Amino acid sequence: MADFNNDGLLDVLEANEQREDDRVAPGRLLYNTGRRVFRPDPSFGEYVNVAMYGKDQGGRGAHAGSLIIQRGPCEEEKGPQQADFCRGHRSLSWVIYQFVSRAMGAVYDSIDPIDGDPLPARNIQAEALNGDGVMDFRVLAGSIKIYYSSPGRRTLPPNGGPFEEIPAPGEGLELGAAVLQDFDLDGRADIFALYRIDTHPQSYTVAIFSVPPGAAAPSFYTRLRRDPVPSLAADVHRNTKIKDIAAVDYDNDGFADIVFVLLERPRLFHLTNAHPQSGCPRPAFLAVVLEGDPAKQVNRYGIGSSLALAVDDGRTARSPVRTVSSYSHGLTNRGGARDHRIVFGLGDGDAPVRLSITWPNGRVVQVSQEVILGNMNSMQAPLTIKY
Ligand SMILES: [Ca+2]
Ligand SMILES: [Ca+2]
Ligand SMILES: [Ca+2]
Repeated sequence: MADFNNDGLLDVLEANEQREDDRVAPGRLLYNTGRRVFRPDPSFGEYVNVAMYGKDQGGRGAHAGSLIIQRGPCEEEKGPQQADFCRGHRSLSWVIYQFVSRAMGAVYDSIDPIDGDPLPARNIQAEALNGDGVMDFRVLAGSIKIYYSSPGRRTLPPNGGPFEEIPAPGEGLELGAAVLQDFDLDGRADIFALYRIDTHPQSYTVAIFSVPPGAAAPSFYTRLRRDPVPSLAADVHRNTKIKDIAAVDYDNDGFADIVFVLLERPRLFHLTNAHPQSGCPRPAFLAVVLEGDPAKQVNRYGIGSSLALAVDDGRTARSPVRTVSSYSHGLTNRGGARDHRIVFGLGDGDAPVRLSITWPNGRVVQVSQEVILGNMNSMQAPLTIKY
């Protein structure tokens, strides 16, 4: 869900898969008219494997405006109508839509699947990882792949360019799910990954990958920790598959918690505070919530906004960037709930200086240090910025 046509009202992306018969019923874009009526976009129809609303290219702190889709399977054998549709919407190809001059149009279409990456992406996530403030992407497709942005170039879909692939932390481990988040609140995004142990299908192991301080160029990620997950062994059905994972701070202590869903019997597991030992027991953080104003053509949750927090540790100044890509869903193909509170981890040495918010319509506002300092370290009372 996002405001695809920039009128302040949240619209809906219907993420259909191909039907088993010859009836072509692709996913639609449904515009919210504000009168409890949703109007489908006549020019849009896609089978969706994964979708994300974000920024596929652009400068530092750019707000979102692109609907990025990896198409779902499209089999021509299902009948003549499906065959006709599938020729223009090939399985696992990528397409990017933008709303330009009153209509949603494809600004990029890979036509065919990207060479060398024929696997369906299981999920996709965007964060500014390498310090240039331009969104980078984490894609889960067989393994964890990171695509670092190059300013001025299209980073997604992943058709080459610099990237980092994160290996399994040992032999005989099958990747189940992974999520990118700053789990230890030190200001750098970590990767939490769950692997199934091939020889013991009911056993799982967790690995956390982090960026060591001072790392200046890819490859950034090194394994910080590997732990068995003993609590799962008795509960998990043999040979089950992990379907999805989400990181949301359920107990409001600032540290993201992990929930994942299994294929056969959907189940939730709650691993409280699964963050690495940072040597910093009580890191500071700033949680921010945006409130748009539909009457001023800015959607209620500020989806599409970009936030940059200037911080200073006394020696160097940095400015980590986050985007609001969804309110609670919309990140992956199977759910993928996401915390609606945007959290900036500050470790134990970073002092916030200023917060810049770029709203979906491009308007930039600054929040002063005084206001920030009055709203620190609380998930229950986050810094709430109204448009
Ligand atoms: Ca809208
Ligand atoms: Ca971190
Ligand atoms: Ca927590």
